[in-house]
Amino acid sequence: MKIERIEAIPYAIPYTHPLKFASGEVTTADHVLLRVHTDTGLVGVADAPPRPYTYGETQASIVAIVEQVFAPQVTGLDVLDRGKIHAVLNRTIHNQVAKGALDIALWDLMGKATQTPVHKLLGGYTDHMRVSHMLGFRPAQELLDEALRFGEEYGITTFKLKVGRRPLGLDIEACHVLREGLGEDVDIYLDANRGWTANEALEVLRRTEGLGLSLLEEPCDAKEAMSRRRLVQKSPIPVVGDESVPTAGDVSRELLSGGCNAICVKTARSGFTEAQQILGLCTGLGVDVTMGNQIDTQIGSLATVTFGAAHEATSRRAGELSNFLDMADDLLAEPIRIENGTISVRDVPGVGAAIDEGKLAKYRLS
Ligand code: MUC
Ligand code: MG
Repeated sequence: MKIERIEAIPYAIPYTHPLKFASGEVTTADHVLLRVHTDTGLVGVADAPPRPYTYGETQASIVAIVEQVFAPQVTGLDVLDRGKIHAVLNRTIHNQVAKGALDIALWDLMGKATQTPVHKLLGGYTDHMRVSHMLGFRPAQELLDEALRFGEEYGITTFKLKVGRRPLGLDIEACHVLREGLGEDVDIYLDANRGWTANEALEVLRRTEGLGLSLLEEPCDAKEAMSRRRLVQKSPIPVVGDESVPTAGDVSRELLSGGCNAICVKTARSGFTEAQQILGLCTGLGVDVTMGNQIDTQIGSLATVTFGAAHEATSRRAGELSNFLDMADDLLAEPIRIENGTISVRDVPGVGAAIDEGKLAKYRLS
């Protein structure tokens, strides 16, 4: 099964409810749909969400690197020769989201070719994941209203609160209001997207003591190596690396240097292949993992649940799977459903992201 051609289709779908966080804001899903066509007629599908403030990739750069660099290098290669394909892709540094989407499209093809769901090929641990919902910057009472609504409508009991604002009191107040309004059985954790210094993060931890927050993600820039290590040593809760650890090499650097002691796995930037390497590293070292969200569409969320449900360690905690609910529309032919706070994998060959061609025609930019 040889790669014949690769389409990189830019599209834009507005958000009804923009997500704001310390490193940026998303008002439109200006993503790239990748389709890998083979000589057997099978097509592998994946979504690439550009996050310039996180990785430096843009919609235009993803289209360009795929069309001008990756497609010419891998056209003609056998989809099953993934080691060869990755060796070729890895000659180009960075471009994690473009590489991640290509990898997911290759797994989709392997599933379709073998008539097997990809969650089974990856590990088949379980068939669903609990859902964690991400709450962006808003006044404290609005955050509580939103969390209560998601609890009631979808059965979600885990929330990641975006923090990293100054003055620190804004986020500290939000933590107190959420805990008081949601009760102690709801899991609340924080993600500062590098908005604070390590010492500011320590102050926030002091002023939220007793609230039972479960994790603190990317509190400060990883370049603050010494202060960040001090924060990790003093923190009563795990400090999660996210944008500081897009590759397995970054994960080992941050864990060995003490810059974090838990890891956020994101299929959007690691694909399934490197996400498995990262997971193996974390499992071997006894480090907790979370399944993160790159502010994904339903296509991306399906990839996350496919990977997360496939392994025991990634299905322990709720995965961040619900932010597509804030989009005006999506490209998936069969929408994802959240029931009793969970999302199920699809028992169809591949990842199961069949595209609604009418919607693609409506939202594509070229
Ligand atoms: C997250 O976990 O940080 C925000 C920026 C990004 O790259 O991903 C999101 C969510
Ligand atoms: Mg994060």
